[in-house]
Amino acid sequence: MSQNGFTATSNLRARFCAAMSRMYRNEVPAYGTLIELVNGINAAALESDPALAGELDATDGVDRISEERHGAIRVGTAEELATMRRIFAVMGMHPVGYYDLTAAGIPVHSTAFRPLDPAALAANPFRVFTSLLRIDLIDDPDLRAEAEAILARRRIFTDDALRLMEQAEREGGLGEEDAAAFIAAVLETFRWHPRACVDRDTYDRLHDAHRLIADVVSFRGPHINHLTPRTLDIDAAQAAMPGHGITPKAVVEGPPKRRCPILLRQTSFKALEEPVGFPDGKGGVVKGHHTARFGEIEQRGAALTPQGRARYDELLAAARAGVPPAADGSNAQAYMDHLGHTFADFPDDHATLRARGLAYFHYSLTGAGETAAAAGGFEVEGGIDDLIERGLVRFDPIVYEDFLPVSAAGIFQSNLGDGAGPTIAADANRAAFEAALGAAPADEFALYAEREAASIRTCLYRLRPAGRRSAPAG
Ligand code: OOG
Ligand code: NI
Repeated sequence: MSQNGFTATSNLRARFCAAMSRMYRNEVPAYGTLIELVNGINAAALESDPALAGELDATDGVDRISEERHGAIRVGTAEELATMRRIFAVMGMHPVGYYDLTAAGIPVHSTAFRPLDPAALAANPFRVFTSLLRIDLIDDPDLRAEAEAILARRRIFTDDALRLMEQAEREGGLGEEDAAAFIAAVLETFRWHPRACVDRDTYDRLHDAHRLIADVVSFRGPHINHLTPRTLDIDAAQAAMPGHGITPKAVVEGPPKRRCPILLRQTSFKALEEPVGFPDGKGGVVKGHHTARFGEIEQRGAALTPQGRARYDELLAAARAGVPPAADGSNAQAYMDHLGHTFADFPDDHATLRARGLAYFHYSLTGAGETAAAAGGFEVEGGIDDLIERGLVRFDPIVYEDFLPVSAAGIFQSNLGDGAGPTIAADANRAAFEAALGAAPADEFALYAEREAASIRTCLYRLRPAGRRSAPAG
């Protein structure tokens, strides 16, 4: 578990994820119900489809799935975002991707903090979708200045969290005792605060500008707003939710149900209306409500190449233009049917997805390949396609580890309460996001392409004549 006396970053991440899950389960009991439901559905899915277990094992490991979670937070300032990046780095989580949500009327832009390499992902893939409020999109200059002043006053990290973060950066890691203290200290940042730090009137004005602005500005910290388990059968989970007292949103976001799942499908239940207290300025409290925290489940499929993704974006846009999903869910079935028809064109078997360069695959030796390698290997001439044809190499889809902007917008919207917020006219501003973050997020496509290429190099290397295997793979 440790390197040079330091706790491994994956171990820190797994423990942090588990601690967060325990905290959220106490705060939002419906999350616990969802976990139990998903665990049952995953066990049934693996039992009824032994090939699925084999496929998951070949790529990201079937064991990781029961512990797999993603969460989301929204921060208010560049400094908060940059510090969040340094805190997550201590746990081996790094920013990947840039998501512009303004296109969907949400005044934020975002990245996902997650582990990058396959070993870290297999150990624990915990990710946090992290949004930065676009405060520049508050039209009223007085309200904008007020929001900025409120945010400038708050401290979302404890002194211990900051001190241990700096120690980890300086020394290269944290020993066991400090690791435990770090996890406990960082958890405080994600905790729910039922006491707002602004008065009722300020909250109302922020809320009128946009619900999300009130959510980010009015509290002491960026409470975790959901924690999402991964299911192997989202349609079964969606159908089972009402029986467990949970009402899901009407439409599953993302691609339709398919034989070979691609990208990411998600569904959520509505945010709870929770009691909060506003300071009245005289030492008392004014009672009110705030809706922020919800539940979500996800099913992950194959990561698509840029060509595959372009095709996905095109078909999704066509489906949404053909039958625009109504906010109240009234045409959910018509939309889901139309989505299915629209995607009928998108190849739904791994061989075609691979042949057309639409998805990324992980290559490994088959049993026959292992036997050939053990028998001394041979001069490989035909490349990877030839080895597949000869039954020596197999390919399995690489699981998509990231998020989808249109889906994320749907999740945000379904949880901001009823009624669309004011429309927002703004462009993406990646440069401003990177300046705030203090780094450029990694390119998700480059990460998948590198994993695929590395798996091909390993296959070719392992099948070489045994005498020539001491040279580095390449
Ligand atoms: C984040 C919503 C996006 C997802 O899974 O796409 C998201 C938020 O509501 O803060 O979590
Ligand atoms: Ni989510």
